[in-house]
Amino acid sequence: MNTILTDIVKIPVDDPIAFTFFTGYMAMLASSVFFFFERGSVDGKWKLSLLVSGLITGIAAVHYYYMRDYYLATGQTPTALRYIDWTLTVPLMCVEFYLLTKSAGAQKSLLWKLIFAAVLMLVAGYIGEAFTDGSSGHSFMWGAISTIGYVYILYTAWFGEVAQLAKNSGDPVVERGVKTLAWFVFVGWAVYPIGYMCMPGGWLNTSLGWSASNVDLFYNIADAINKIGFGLVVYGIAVSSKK
Ligand SMILES: *C/C=C(C)/C=C/C=C(C)/C=C/C1=C(C)CCCC1(C)C
Repeated sequence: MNTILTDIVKIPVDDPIAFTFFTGYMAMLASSVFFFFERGSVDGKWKLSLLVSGLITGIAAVHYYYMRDYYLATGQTPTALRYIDWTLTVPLMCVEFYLLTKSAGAQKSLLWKLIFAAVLMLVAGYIGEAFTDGSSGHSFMWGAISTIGYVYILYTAWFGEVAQLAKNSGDPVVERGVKTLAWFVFVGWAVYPIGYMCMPGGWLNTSLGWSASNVDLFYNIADAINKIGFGLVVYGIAVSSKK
């Protein structure tokens, strides 16, 4: 058998990481089709939100296509591709918070603060991960800078402007939906820093001996839940909120 065929056969049989790259790709692609089509059936004020949901899973689908190939060809973690994906999709998730609270008075400044925090989080995380010398000093410093961005988004979604605006929107569907998204940021997004801390030099790696050999498995599952789940919550708001 040629190598491409053996790789394809390998996917579902004996490599769970390859399997989640493959199913992750299909799930993201299918979700985009769903959000793009459903965009046509929701109230006008939510159309942009659904478009953004479809873009998030669509951008991820393209990255998964390449990440799966990279993984199959090298057996390595596709760090750069992952961070390019996140640097495009996480700011778009912040755009969702802005769009959901816009009719309650969200300002452009909120959007830019969230995007800035997301970019800070991801650029620092990339430096911490890709340029590691294996030392805990490097891992800790860049991880800490990254966490500032994460905590800012978390705080804004739970207690800050986003939470306040959702509460003042006068629409319980929006308020509940934004709260659900805040849970995604708290629980679903926490998988990533935990994975980071399992890498060489990371705190869980050096103190507890946790290793990141399966990190792609967790990232792939987390990505599917976070990106598709996020989009579905937005869709839920769009179909059941006040007209
Ligand atoms: C769809 C992709 C998502 C929602 C990615 C989220 C990524 C994070 C929340 C990453 C956070 C990190 C830290 C808080 C510190 C260590 C470095 C990172 C980048 C893994």
